[in-house]
Amino acid sequence: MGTVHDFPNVTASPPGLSGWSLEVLLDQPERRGSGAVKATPAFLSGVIEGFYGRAWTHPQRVEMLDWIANAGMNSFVYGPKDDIKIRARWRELYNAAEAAALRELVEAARARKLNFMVAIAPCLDVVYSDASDLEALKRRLDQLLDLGITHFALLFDDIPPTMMPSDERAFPSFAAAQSYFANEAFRHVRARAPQATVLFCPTEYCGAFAGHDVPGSKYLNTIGAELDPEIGVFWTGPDIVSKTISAESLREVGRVLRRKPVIWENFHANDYDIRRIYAGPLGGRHADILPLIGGIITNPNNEFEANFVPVQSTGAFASGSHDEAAVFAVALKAWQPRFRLAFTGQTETLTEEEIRLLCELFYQPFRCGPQVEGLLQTARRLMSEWRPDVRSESWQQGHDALVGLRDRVRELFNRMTELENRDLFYAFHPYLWEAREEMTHLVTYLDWLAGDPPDHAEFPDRDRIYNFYRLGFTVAVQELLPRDARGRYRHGR
Ligand code: GDL
Repeated sequence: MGTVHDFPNVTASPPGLSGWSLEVLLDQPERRGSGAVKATPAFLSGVIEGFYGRAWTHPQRVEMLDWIANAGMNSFVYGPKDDIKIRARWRELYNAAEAAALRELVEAARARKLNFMVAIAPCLDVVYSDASDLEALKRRLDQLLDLGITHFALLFDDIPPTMMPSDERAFPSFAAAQSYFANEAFRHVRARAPQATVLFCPTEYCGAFAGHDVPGSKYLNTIGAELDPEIGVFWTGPDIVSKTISAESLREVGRVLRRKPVIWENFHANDYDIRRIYAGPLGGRHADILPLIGGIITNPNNEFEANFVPVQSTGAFASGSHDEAAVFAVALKAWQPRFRLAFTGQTETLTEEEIRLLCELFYQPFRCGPQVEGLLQTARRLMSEWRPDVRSESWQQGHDALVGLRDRVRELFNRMTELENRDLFYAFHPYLWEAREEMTHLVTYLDWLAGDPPDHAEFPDRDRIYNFYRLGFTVAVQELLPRDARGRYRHGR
């Protein structure tokens, strides 16, 4: 096997980097989308179907294109981890039926003036220095080009940073090997389609994976230096799911990557936790980051129907509006027609207040919606003492407010079961079921406290069957490591 010198692009310094100062360009909002920074194409905004688990259906993808267009965004990236030809069998061409479905999506995207991008993730078993693997990648790209696809994402996420022995001999580093491979792919597609673009997802795609030291990351510095400057680079922020993404952190990663990163937004992704779903607006990001990024592409909930507000609000953010409450209110109204009840001859939908409650219960990864957070705060206050003064006006008001929330959650649950759009119902059903059970449990406890039980009384009484007590293997394992409220293990203490 040859050395690195067999691969022309591995050590070549990126063309076009001299003559402009990243610092200057990164700080000028008006340059966004102007093409001033050659390293990033026009500002990208949209959705990536990029999660683990069951992929969306073809009709859902077509509908997503409408949502993206209506939200004022410009791109859809087809990249479900569930499509085995994206990852495990990346060398295999799509069969006739798969190719026909992709062609339909290409046309549907074109009709809506959207970029349609397809992902390939050769990362699990590629041998970067093996010419036949590069040929396999080019065959895949050729097939997609033949289908009219000119935008590609090469993903190297979620893999160990190790190489085959032959690659170790051929390349100075993992990052150099990946850059070589991606540059070759880029050159290939550009030769066939001058408008072709490539986005690259690095293996270190967030601050945490760079050991929270982005400037010190050899991997990211090499990607910055070796990857063709016209290839966009995905970045999820300081973490995989980032609570906030600061302008400063983006300036830093922009300097290292020598281009503005494209945010792969995992804020609404829920594939990592089967108990959660996020129907609230994008939060924790300020519009001051827009001039520092090449785009924002959100990878939302597995449950397609839950993504309406997330997609709308990501679109609003991408176009500069970050008033979370205002964006939320507009998105709720736009979503309401999907909540039509199934009763014959009716046009009634759930009310805006009901849909707001649904979103507030399942809001964002780091908090519930404002109303629900307020009620949780009330509940904490009611529970702060073992023997509260249950006759005080303030305790009774709080108790009433929580009874009110329980009733609204129950009513919401019942009304959701009558939705005409069954997928919308299924999207929330397990989560809403759990919320209703837990709320019922809490209020039963508060009712018990309000009755001023004798000191020796116990709650709950033994004869009740509690559905909300979780059982099974996972719970048994969790019980082996009991945690306190701050998540610290208390084994043996
Ligand atoms: C990841 C995966 C993504 C997954 C997400 C949330 C990236 C770049 N890759 O690590 O497929 O959906 O986290 O679990 O985010």
